[in-house]
Amino acid sequence: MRFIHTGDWHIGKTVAPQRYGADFARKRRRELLETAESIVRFANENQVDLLLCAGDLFHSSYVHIDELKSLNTILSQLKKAKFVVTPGNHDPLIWDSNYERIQWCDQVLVAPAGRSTFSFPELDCTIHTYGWSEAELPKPILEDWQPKKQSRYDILLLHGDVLTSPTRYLPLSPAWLRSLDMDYIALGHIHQPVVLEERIRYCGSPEPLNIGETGEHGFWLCDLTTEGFRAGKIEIAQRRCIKKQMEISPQDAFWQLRSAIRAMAEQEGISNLYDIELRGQHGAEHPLDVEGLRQELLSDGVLCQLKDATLPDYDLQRLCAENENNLLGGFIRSFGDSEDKKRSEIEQLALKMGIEVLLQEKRKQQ
Ligand SMILES: [Mn+2]
Repeated sequence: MRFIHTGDWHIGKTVAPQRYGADFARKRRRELLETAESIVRFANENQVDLLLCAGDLFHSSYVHIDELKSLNTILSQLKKAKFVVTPGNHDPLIWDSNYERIQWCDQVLVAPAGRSTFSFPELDCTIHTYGWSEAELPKPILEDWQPKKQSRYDILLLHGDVLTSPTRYLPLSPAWLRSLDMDYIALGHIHQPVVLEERIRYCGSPEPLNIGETGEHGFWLCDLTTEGFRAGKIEIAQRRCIKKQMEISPQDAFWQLRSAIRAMAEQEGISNLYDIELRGQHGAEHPLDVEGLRQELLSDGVLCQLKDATLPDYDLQRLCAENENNLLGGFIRSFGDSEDKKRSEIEQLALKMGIEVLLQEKRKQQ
């Protein structure tokens, strides 16, 4: 049998409008549905028997009714596969949950609260699930559960956290997961794909949902046959989040920086979201207008966040000499003689902030 292991679609999630503008916020929200449609199309074109969603199908209970209807239409296009979803911490089965707000098409099977199973005799397959009915589950409440194998292919579909400790989102121990007599364990909650063991995996979200979620996003396409198990990663995301560092010098004008960042984004892909840290030095007399730069880039179609980790080009030796007998001199000396580049990011930032504060204090006293 062939199945797709996906999860964390977070339908209804958007980005704050102040970040890239209101139009993009709306567009991004629609993109999550477009990606859902791509997954359905993929399932139809690749003889997929089951489409498994390991929780957090919805971002919150505030999904527009129109989005629910759109998703329902998309899922109703599944020709062969059933869509089995188990509620997670973002979409627990509470009163008026999205799962109960509309009548879902026949392809959609929603796991009830607590432990349950779905059988697919034609596939000789059983899906075991635990459906969330509250937003937090801080206790490892499933560790006494040994789902009983009922068919040739048994799969556990579950939303919970193996990687963080402590966690309020259903702690799962690797030892418990390994002890289960399952042919595959399909986990959701972590937004990056993670292979814990060949047959125990997190799928990650099909789209990155915040700027920190770098790397590939997609789902696992899995085959369970008499010959064994095979899984392949399918990248489906329309955009990637990319972290970059840019070294700047006091000579760089706003215009140069703007061109350099735009050129980089055009080369790597203009649709991606960039998280750029500016390093190096800027002119001490003319601090960088980072927000202005970001707005200019946005109007050029470059979606980015800028973090200013630059240091004003203070003449440290001169500052040190002039302040030999006061706190400022002592503070600079405490960072040693090493050059800027040898200092860690934290040290550089500490030095920058310290000098700025101490210079301000000094100016006040004068
Ligand atoms: Mn999630």
